[in-house]
Amino acid sequence: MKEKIRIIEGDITQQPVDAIVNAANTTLLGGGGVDGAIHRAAGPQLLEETRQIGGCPTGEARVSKGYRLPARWVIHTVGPVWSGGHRNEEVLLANCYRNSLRAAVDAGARSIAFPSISTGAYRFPLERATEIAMRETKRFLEGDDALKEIVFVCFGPEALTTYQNVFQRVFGG
Ligand code: AR6
Repeated sequence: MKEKIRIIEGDITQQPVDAIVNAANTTLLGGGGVDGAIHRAAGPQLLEETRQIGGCPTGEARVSKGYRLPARWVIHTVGPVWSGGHRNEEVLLANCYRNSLRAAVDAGARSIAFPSISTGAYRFPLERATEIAMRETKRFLEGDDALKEIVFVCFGPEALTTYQNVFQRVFGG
């Protein structure tokens, strides 16, 4: 199963996968960080569609087309804002990964790329977030064989090292 996982450093908007995941906010109307990059790369039709969708609660996921992106679909999920760990942040972040994987498979995707949800503007500690990402992905793959490739796109060398270390721990590298 671990052969399905790839960890790379790069820009998620450039990934040639069926679906990329967006770390959005509850409005789905765009923002900074990876959300801004995805909207810029996809073009204005993406915002038209997410406006129609009409928002997304924290921990859930919504699917749109990818427009000018190489990816056919964008899975918009809303991570929790970190506020010390006492507001159910870990459960909500796990929900993001599980619901995004489910939504991608239901749309028909066989490959998916994730950014590090909640670890930028929302300040979720990187290592804890990475553990949740890996654990939920492993659990999902144990129960569903549809996905053939899961790419974790790290934005910078610190994230890359963290992802590689946590991968060894969770998947037994
Ligand atoms: N490709 C891959 N990863 C990226 C890219 C990129 N092009 N750009 C940034 N990252 P953030 P959040 C990484 O802040 O914490 C937005 O304004 C970045 O280094 O994008 O979930 C939304 O609208 C970090 O590791 O998302 C929300 O309001 C990770 O992506 C809010 O930010 C996530 O950082 C969501 O905050």
